[in-house]
Amino acid sequence: MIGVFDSGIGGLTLLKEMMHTLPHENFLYFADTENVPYSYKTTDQIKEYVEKAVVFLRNEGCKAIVLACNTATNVTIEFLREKYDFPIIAIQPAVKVAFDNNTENKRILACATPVTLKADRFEHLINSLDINHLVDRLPLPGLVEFAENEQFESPEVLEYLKKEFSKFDLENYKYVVLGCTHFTYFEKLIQDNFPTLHPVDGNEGTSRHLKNTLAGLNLLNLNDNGTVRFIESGKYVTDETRFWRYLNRQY
Ligand code: DGN
Repeated sequence: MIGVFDSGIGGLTLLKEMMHTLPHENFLYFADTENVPYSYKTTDQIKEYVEKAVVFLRNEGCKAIVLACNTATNVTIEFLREKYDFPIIAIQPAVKVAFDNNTENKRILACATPVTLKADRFEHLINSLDINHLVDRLPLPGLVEFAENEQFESPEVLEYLKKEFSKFDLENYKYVVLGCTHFTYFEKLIQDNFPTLHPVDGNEGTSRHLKNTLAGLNLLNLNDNGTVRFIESGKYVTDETRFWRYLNRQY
């Protein structure tokens, strides 16, 4: 079984991709519903929440754990990998995908939570690709809340995006990096309303990385039919139908 963690329902966008890449694996998805959104929490609080969830998933028998949350990854990945020796897979904003496809040499708009955009890890990523001069950062913490409230196409969310994007001259951009797993739900809304922008996320790359890691460790499951279970923090009964509704969403 593979454990998947997110502060809420954002990681389901990555889970969907992983179910496609690894159809025989069983997944256990943990949503920290009690504490979402993480944008307004301290680093110490995020560390505490994520470690608790990771230990829980491991105790449930997960052979590997995927942090399907960029914010959680940035705050905890080094500390977790130092402390625990099971495989912990981390997502990261798809700036490399944007850069590799950026044949027209346009600017890249990196959208994520404020924690992710300010993180050393993000800085390192940009520096390692030597594209600091091409990347602009746009924090969109509001999108996490719109997603959690199931507002994917409301006039309010469109207004929010229009206001935030108006800070940039969109003519100069082609790729918009969705560096938060909650943001993938808004891919279609962005494409429909800002047709010159191409949204990219880290879900495909992370799924591939998970598959390669499991294969390298001889941990790939090739025989089961593949199942999914959901668990929410702070709730006696998880509302599974809500999770399936999000998982089956088209975006
Ligand atoms: N899905 C999380 C991420 O990828 O950053 C959102 C974190 C949050 O709760 N703000």
